[in-house]
Amino acid sequence: MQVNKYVFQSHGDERGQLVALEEFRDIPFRIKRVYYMYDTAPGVVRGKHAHKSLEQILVCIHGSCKIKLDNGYETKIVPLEKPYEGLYVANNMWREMYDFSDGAVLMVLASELYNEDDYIRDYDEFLKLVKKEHEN
Ligand code: T46
Repeated sequence: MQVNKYVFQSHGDERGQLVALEEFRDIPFRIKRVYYMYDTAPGVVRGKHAHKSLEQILVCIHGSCKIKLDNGYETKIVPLEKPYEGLYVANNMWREMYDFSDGAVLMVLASELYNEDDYIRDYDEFLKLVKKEHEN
């Protein structure tokens, strides 16, 4: 499985660092939604679902966390530890976010508005869907 990790340009000077993210330039889709999670309780695992069509870029803008990606055939664990790194997560990809450091903030740029119908929350249903798409 190929992992698409982006390294964004960070504009640094004596004042510090600044990262700017523009749709279709730094981010490969139109950004329709931004959300972020913080105050994550120790030991917690978030996600545990896939999306039918949503594409996203995950950026841990403070602290660190790990992302487990599962395409139904292979899994990869990707650490996010830098505020200038973004992980692309395609549709039809099971994801879990865990190992959040104290004070971690995980920001997500999303290609679509929030839509509960786009979620696949049952792992067996996810496996069936990806196997079916693989056959076609
Ligand atoms: C994903 C991973 C990386 C909203 O009202 N609007 C939103 O845009 C989102 C994302 C969530 N919510 C509500 C729905 C739930 O009541 O916020 C609550 C927590 O959402 P959820 O349990 O889906 O959060 P995570 O961390 O498990 O998953 C989220 C995204 O939902 C998901 O699309 O890929 O982050």
